[in-house]
Amino acid sequence: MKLLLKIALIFGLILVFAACKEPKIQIQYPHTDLASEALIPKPVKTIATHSGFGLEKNTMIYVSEKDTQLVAVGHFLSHKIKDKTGLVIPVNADTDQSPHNLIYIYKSDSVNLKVPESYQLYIKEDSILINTKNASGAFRGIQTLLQLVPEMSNDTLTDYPLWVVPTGKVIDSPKFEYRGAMLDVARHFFSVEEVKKYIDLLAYYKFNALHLHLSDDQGWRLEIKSWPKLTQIGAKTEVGGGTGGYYTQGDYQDIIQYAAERFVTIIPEIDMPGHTNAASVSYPFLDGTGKPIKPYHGTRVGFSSFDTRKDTVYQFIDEVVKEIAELSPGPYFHIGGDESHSTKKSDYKYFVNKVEGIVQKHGKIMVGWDEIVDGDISSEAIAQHWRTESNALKAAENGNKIILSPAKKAYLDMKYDSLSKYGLDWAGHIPLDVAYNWDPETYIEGLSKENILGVEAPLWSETISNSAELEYLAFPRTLAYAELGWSSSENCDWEDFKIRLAQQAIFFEQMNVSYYPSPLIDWK
Ligand code: TNX
Repeated sequence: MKLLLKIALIFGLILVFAACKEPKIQIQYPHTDLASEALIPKPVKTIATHSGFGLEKNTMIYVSEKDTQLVAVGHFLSHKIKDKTGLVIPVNADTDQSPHNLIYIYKSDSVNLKVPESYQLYIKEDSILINTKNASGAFRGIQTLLQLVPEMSNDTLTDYPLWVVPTGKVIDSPKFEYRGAMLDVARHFFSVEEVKKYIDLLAYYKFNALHLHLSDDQGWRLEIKSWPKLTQIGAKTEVGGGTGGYYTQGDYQDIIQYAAERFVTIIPEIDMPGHTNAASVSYPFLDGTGKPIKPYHGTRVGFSSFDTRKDTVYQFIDEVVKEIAELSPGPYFHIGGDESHSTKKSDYKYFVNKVEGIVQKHGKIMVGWDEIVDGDISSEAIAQHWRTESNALKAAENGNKIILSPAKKAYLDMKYDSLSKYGLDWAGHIPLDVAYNWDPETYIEGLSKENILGVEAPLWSETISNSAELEYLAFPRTLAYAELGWSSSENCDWEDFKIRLAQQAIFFEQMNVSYYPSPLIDWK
């Protein structure tokens, strides 16, 4: 009640203030329907009141508290509105101009907002209110609002253009705490600008994690100051014989910062003990196979391994993890751990156990592909399911949370069909309906919602090397995973999703996204 009074008081004051200044023009808004807007992911609840809010030249954004993160969200909204409409909307402007059509971001302590990232969006004719507990909720809320701003203004209601936002309420919160995408920058390198573009698109659909696969047999992609040859030598290769590339630590921090502004956490992965040819080419003492080590440009897996019984190898890992952990504000460090076919089982176990200790020593929680359950992992580690269901069940039994990335459903590098220009097909084809029609909560029998941290869609890059190729595989399928990760199972409906998806084409075109025009969608 106290809260309602506070809000009523603030709005009352604004109304009085507005009324004193100049009479408000009565606008006859067209009939709208908030409940049938093309929002992805679909919110928990949407209630339409069928009128409009006019976003226009006098609109202003106000943020309730001097919380710098929340104010930054206000500015982010203002920038995106400018990109879409050309309108310049001030944030917390100190002006005696009467505030028209206010957008108000309010930090609320309502118990209904206790799930992190949840928000409430109230759209009325003269104001929009976004209620949230913290800046991450505000950020998710403004994505919904941005999706509701039409591409075209209505120029007939007043003598200046109005972008009519449908009125009503949106009550929303995520299903899973972790909603990720993965990009393999090791098989082919992607520039900082390409990674940023992907992050920006993911954030629009409420993803909150980008896992970067930073090392593999074909390349090492992050500068490590204590081991300079990793990039002097190991970064110079990629699949197909190209010149590779790497991120300086400054580049990596730039990516992290860009992601953080979008409430996206970067999860760094150094894949080991297998997938380590590029590291061993740079520092041959790391190799445990005893075979000749040469730069690798092919796409085979499973032929490399660290020497798991050498102290110097763990010293190396310690220094690498330390540098990356210091740069990465997120809670996780991904150690890979997949397809270590050239590592003896007993050595693998020993290795994973030692490396988890190193990861913990540097203040991070270990994440690994599902094979890590063969090691003696602690219950805080996270297992990322990709292929073996029994590994996921074993992880759950051990108390580990699981990230679901089943290759048959969630691998963005699988072809859509036999005609796909890029991609692989070892896990099958994944047309858009297959990508969408599974329920993470029931996908693995015996794995319950409590065991699941969330969903991640990995994009391996053996067959792609630039943004256009990345986007062909990632769009529109990432939107399916966005919805499976955020929306309640009851709200996931293929026929309904198809209609909402068709309407994303305008956004894709505006953002210059080279999406795959799936024949299953009746594109607008
Ligand atoms: C399997 S998924 C791999 C990657 C490949 C991918 C290609 C996983 C943990 N390992 O090394 O790039 O298949 O789809």
